[in-house]
Amino acid sequence: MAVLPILHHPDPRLRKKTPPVQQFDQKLQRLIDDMFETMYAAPGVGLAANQVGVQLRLSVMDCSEHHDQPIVMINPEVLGAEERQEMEEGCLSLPDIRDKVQRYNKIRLRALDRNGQPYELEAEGLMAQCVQHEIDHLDGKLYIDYLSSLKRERIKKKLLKAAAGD
Ligand code: GNR
Ligand code: NI
Repeated sequence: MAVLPILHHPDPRLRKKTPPVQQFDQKLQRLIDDMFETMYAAPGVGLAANQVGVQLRLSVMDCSEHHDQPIVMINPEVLGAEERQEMEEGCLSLPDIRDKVQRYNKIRLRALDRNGQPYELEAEGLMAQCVQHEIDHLDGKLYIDYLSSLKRERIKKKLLKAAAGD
């Protein structure tokens, strides 16, 4: 297993819509294990494949307190959403930045697990928020897209300055 480098905004690879996973092979299993290790090490509650430079419609998540509820979300589709509300959000690709965005408090989802088996999931609260955040990543979107262009510009400048200092 390995901790993979996480791409930061404004990397153009975060802006591509990812293509569906079609091969459930050994290479995919290895990638999923590395993504969990990277997410737990960060630490974060979710990680999309394009955040580690892999263009595939795949995210991992674990919103549990004790890091014992790993979820693999492959080729996810939203079946329904309820209770739009403002929630505070962060992202591993936008280090040291947090802001409030509108999300649904409840979400129903269909996805494939790491073996390609379909499942359905009903999520609420942080986990529902995380599902929406991850699907946005897989569509090439970031939560800052919901903020004003002024805020977005300030954030981009801050991150470019931080990257230049690395
Ligand atoms: O670790 C994370 N925390 C978080 C908090 C509120 C809403 C979404 C998230 S996901 C984020 C990890 C990440 O960047 N996943 O793509
Ligand atoms: Ni994120």
